Amino acid sequence: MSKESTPTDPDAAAAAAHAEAPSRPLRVAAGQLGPVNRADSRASVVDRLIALIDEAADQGVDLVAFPELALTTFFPRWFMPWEEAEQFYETEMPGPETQRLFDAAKAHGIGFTLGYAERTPDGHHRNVQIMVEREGSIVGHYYKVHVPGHREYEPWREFQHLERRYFEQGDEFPTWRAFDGVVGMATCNDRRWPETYRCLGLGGAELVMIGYNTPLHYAPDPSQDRLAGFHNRIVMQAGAYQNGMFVIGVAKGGLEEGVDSLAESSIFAPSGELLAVAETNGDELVVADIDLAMCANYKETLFQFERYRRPEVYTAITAQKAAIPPPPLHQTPTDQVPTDQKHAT
Ligand code: ING
Repeated sequence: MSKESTPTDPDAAAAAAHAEAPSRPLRVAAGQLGPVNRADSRASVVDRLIALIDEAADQGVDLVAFPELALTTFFPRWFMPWEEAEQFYETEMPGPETQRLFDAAKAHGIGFTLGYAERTPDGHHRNVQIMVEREGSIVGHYYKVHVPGHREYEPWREFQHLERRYFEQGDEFPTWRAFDGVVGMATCNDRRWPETYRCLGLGGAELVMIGYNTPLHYAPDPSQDRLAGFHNRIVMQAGAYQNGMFVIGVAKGGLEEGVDSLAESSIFAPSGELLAVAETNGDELVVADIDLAMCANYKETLFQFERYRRPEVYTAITAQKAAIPPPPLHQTPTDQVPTDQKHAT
């Protein structure tokens, strides 16, 4: 086929039309943090966040993504009475210690996302991320949907992962118009689940910011420990590609209170390609130039949802929680399997 011919295939036509769409360039960064220890003051952490904002300003960055629970140590590693745990939650945002961060970002015209633990006046405790626009307004809140770990003290673990004790779960994947595009957020464990990206993709997301704290040791199955970086990369790479979106994954990494956590903050393109990755496991700004208009290359061709998705075939995704395999081969289905667990035929 000659290059001059007008494409007749609707995919190619859509792609050609979008190739002419105005570019929406953005210089983005992952503002990776090294460890935050228990004794570290909020002020000392805010100093570090502002240092990353200042570096971002020097590099002409528009948007910095900060990690999950960025203002404190990853406190769910300890079982504590509530009176002791309350010190790790923010009751205001911005509050007395964090106002300086908002001021610094606004002064430079830099937007950011920030994860922290929130306690509301009516007593809700949540693992939240906020998004702040370049002029300083809060665009929205995201509450972690897939809250991992356990609720009670488990003595067999080297360290606890008590997120299900300390955080209620969020119930939606909102998207917003900001940064000249459509944007969303996800938090740590959310990034392992394809539903996260697809729900955000169905909200039109072109850029998703994901903060994480990922211990390198996974107590329920240590055979996964050596794969922490690999798993981190494949989930975000696949999510970006399958939904035609940019993904920024940002770690709080390194050895924090005796627990080593994955760094490898990364920025992925809608092609699935890795654009930039952290070189250290400490405080580091990882920068990439992106163009939100590039999402259309994927959203309007291979992954043109309107044209190709089959939601009527995907009913199991929302109708079921656990897997329902077919009955064992040696059993007679009608005799052995309770009616309500029969495999759909
Ligand atoms: N961390 C983990 C993550 O998905 C987790 C969840 C807990 C994984 C325990 C493995 C072991 O990377 C967070 N913060 O969700």
